[in-house]
Amino acid sequence: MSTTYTKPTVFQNKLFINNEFVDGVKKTTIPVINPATEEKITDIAEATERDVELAIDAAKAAYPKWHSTTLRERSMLLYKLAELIERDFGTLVSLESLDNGKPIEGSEADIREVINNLRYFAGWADKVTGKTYASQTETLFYTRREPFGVVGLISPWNFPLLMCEWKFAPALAAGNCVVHKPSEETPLTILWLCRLFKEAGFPPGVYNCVPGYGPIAGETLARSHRVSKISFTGSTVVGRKIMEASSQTNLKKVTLELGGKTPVVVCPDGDLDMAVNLAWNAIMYNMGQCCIAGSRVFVHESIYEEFVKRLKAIESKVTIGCAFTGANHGPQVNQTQMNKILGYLDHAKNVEKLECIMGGERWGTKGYFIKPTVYINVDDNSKLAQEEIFGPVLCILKPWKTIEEVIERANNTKYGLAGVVVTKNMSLSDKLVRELQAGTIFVNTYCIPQSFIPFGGYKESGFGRDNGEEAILEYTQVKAVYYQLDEPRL
Ligand code: TXE
Repeated sequence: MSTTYTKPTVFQNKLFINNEFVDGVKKTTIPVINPATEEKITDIAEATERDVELAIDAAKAAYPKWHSTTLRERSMLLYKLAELIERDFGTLVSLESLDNGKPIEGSEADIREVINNLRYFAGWADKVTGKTYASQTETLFYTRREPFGVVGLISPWNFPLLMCEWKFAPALAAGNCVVHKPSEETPLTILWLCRLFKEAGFPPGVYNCVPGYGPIAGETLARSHRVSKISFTGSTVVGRKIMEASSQTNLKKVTLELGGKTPVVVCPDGDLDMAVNLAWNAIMYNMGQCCIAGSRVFVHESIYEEFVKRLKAIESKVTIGCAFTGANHGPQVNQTQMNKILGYLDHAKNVEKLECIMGGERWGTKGYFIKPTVYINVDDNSKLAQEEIFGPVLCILKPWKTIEEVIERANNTKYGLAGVVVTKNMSLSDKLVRELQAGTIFVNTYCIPQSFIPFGGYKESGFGRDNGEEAILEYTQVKAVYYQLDEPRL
């Protein structure tokens, strides 16, 4: 930890509509809980149906002006926002760790990435282009990429500010106005950011934030006929509801980034220490609450025993506790998530009787902590190897013998968000890269997805992409133009 962080005591806790901080129409509130202590941090205003409608009104009214803002101005506003986030870096890091529970290093990495990603998309504002087409007649054919108007964003709690920013930055850069429903579990950093939107000089209504419960505020947004596009990151169950809402209303365009069950394939020639550390980080980072968490590890039979031995040795480096004590392993985000994970641990112990080499239980009695947990010799069809646990729970599956076998086994999942490969053999890695069914493949590395690389899923992990040029395309629609010119005459 480079800087000393203290628990913040000042919070922004109202809805943000039309550049004003307001209570919800019903004046109800949502408690925000510190997952490390189970104590209430504060209450925030709850957005219900009417508040979401008011936010949509504001976004609709702001759209004509925002759409005609010069591209340079749009870009400069996003750069300015990044500068203000940099100024408030310490506050945002502290808020994120307090609200979500993640270790300070994790929050620092998140907020740094928010700044980088925002600058990346600020640079895109004046680079959205169409195409012109060859023509032998006096007709000019070209396409324009136009914004949708009002877009709805629904984001989760695992990387609270980063997942918000991944969505609002390309949406705004492309010229849309935004109504954003962040997770009700972790609203504090995004509500702080609302102040910065205003301070940066964004016109009223361009960005609106309505934290509320999913089935109320989220559904209202997803069902609105006045929202033309929705981007969602969260569970596969809710992803299906978003699709349903779209199909039953105005067929709004949908981007879904859902769950995962990332396989980590360790080949016999790979650097073993690197493989072990990589496999550990891939599951334990953010306490396993990553959609790309490497929850299934496939190790070749020739190195299996040694791999398990070295992985077990990492356990001694884990310090569990509250972020503000410098711990490197924090709590799960809330009681529901903790109980969900404990349910899997119970199933592993009492039903499947899996071989547990570390953890397997809650840590302490206060706070939603789960010990890093590793099972070995797990069957591919085990419940724990098939379902998204979203916790610090690793399944090392039964050893593999042939490359064809491991490819088939790694693909034996309904998800397809990411895959990880450890080998020095280029022909082998190339084969695995081609054969693994996933939207991102990491070879000899595992890291936070980069701003300029498209990120999204195959199979039931969703569709559409965050990041990269692809994200800009997600927030624009194509208009084809047939333009008949007069005969050229002098
Ligand atoms: O997710 P939800 P939950 C997975 C992970 C986790 C599980 C459940 O496996 O254990 O999902 O987590 C909003 N209409 N991921 O229950 O409910 C909700 O308010 C519209 C993977 O917290 O999907 C929040 O803003 N919106 C994941 C957002 O959806 C609704 C990240 C996500 O919450 C809604 C989080 C509705 N009917 C969980 N119901 C990832 N892919 O990274 C809820 N929401």
